[in-house]
Amino acid sequence: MSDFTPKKEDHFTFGLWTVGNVGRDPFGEPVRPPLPPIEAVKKLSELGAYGVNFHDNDLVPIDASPAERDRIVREFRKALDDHGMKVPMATTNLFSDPAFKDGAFTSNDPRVRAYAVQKTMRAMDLGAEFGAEVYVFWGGREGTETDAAKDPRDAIKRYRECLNFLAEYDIAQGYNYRFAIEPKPNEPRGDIYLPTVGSALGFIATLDRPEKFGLNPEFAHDTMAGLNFVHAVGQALDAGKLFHIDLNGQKPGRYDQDYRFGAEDLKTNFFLVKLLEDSGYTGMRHFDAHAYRTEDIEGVWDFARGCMRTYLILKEKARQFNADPEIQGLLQELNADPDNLGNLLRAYSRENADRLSAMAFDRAALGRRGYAYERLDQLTIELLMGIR
Ligand code: GCO
Ligand code: MN
Ligand code: MN
Repeated sequence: MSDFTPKKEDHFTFGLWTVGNVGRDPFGEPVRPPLPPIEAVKKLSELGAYGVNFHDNDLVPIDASPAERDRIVREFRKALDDHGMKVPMATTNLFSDPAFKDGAFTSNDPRVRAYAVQKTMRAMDLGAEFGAEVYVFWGGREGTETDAAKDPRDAIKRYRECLNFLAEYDIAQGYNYRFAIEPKPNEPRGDIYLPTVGSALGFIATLDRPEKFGLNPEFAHDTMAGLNFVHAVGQALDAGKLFHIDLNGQKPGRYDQDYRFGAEDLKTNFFLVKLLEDSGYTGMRHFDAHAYRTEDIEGVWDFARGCMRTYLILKEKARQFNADPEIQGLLQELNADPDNLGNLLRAYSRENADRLSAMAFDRAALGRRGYAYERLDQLTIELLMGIR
């Protein structure tokens, strides 16, 4: 059994904005000083992370001169090399500046939309300089408070045009990014377009180059809305669209809490880790979360350690679940198919349809069957509580 110490091959990443979160909220001022990106790289590497991700302005201030930009890039590059850290993902800050108060790609002001695309092109250049392979689009400000402001069809059309434009830019520059759309139902806008994994998947199918686009689902975003995140990730995996994932902790029905991974709803997080591990997902395990506002910098590192350690513990629990004879026995019984009916349904054929039409089903017997899910769930709970 592992000692749950994170290693580079676990592919854990953190955003610069996560460990760098200063604890500002709508009611209170920062409680921690800004964390220089180079410090974040050094400490996260010591803790066993694989890399860091950033928004353009987490690294380069929005008003930096070209010379300042180049100096920052040089120094950051050196820190990454010195500490063996990667930048697997990059993204654009299209939400902090007041210019984006009506959205970026969906703003009613065409100048804002054009500026947003220009800013993203530059941020893509920056990410590519560091070898980022995934590019995230989180549309935090792409929404409304009042639908008097814009027709949702116009918003979706503008969104599509901007993403199509950026996909062509990517190809022309030879970057070969995998674009990952991150759905969220609300916050900071009253309502955000593309609120769920399903709506993002539907939208991707309407893009000029759907193969370049996938998902970056986030635990907190589905959980806020009371949805089942494990099902959403399963659907993204099934569609071959899980390009990246944002892991964190969240209670349903609250504001966006972004707690330490696994801090809330251990059972759901267990099934999430099990799904990722069983599926052979090879992408990053990215933590998009931050330390409680009560914490000083030591608490921030406790937070970062905790995210990775909980993931590894749940991964070990998933291994135990898959090796547990009683649990596996129940699962085998549940899926037993003595009449080979699964095969019958796999594909339509005249012959299969005739066979099916002629079949007699004992409906009463089907209704009497017990599925033993109580036993299965209790075994899972006991496994998670450490007594199996
Ligand atoms: C949020 C989002 C963001 C994005 C980030 C990277 O709720 O604030 O999750 O943290 O993930 O902008 O795209
Ligand atoms: Mn979020
Ligand atoms: Mn996120």
